[in-house]
Amino acid sequence: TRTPVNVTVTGAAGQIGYALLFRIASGQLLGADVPVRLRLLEIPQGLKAAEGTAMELDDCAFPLLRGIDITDDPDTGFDGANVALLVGARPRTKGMERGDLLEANGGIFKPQGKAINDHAADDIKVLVVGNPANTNALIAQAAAPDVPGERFTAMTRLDHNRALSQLAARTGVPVSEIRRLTIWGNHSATQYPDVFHAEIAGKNAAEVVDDRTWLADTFIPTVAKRGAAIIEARGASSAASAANAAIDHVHTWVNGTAEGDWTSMGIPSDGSYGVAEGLISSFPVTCKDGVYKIVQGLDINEFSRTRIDASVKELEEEREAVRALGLI
Ligand code: NAX
Repeated sequence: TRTPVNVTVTGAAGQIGYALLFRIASGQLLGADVPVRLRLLEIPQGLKAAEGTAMELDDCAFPLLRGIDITDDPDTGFDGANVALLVGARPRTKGMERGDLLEANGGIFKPQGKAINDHAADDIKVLVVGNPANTNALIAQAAAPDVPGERFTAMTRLDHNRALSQLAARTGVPVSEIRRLTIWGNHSATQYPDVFHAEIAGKNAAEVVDDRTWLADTFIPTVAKRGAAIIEARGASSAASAANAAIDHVHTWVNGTAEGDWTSMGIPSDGSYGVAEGLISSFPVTCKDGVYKIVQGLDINEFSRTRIDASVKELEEEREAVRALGLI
């Protein structure tokens, strides 16, 4: 029998947490043969609701679930963690400037990064979901100098999945027939969903679509602004789809990408494709044996170049801002 994998989830009492925890406990994060132990990290006001969720998890009698700990102390929450899903964050409220937002999140992700540094298991893998996800990941990474930098990642898989679905709807081809799509840059309105290397049923996606106006004026903004459209329709932000993307991200990272396909992950740049080194930016990646690799050698056309550069510029500005605040 395998030793249980310790999975820490922050913001466990929130709406993404509620959609996420049951799927982790049922084996969908790591595999149907991998027992898990859950650590729920919340702020004091969230502890009671987290206990309620833990009661429901108990009531599912998941065969793979080997225990649940609930805490408001990051050192305890990340103790021995193999996988950390950093979901809890400070949302932007009315009248809040970007600097205030970054500072408030620095107050969360800096101590969490330090706790990961000091207490997590050697093989720790971190996914940041809480927004601004890329820059929050950068803050946590900077606070964890003893953890290999590449273990800190940010979620753009929801954007990736949204782009797959939009492309499927436009072309009438099932998502299972679409491969090699890429989200570049920041998980924000500047992100760039790239179909120029994607394949739809084996044919080049840009050629199948054959409509740059649709790409520029419909596809890209629909994907980039989907979060706002969900809030408008549902009266609450994306939760189940965000949880699903977090499951996909970690599952792919641990279990690998399919032969001939790739996925999108926010990862520390090594300078590939002109993205400034160290920025946590979304790239096309393949995964194997728990390690991801940037897909190299893609030809970036002018249409893509401008859009990738614009999103990377935004990431550089965010990095400058958190640097000025002393958060990295
Ligand atoms: P909720 O407000 O429902 O839940 C957040 C939870 O985090 C709350 O229970 C709160 O008590 C807890 N929390 C706050 N500070 C904490 C801390 N320091 N330690 C531990 N827990 C803490 O938000 P929810 O809808 O679950 O969204 C969570 C985050 O995901 C938000 O930042 C949101 O912007 C972000 N998202 C990111 C997406 C992505 O694609 N990267 C998409 C979905 C989502 O919008």
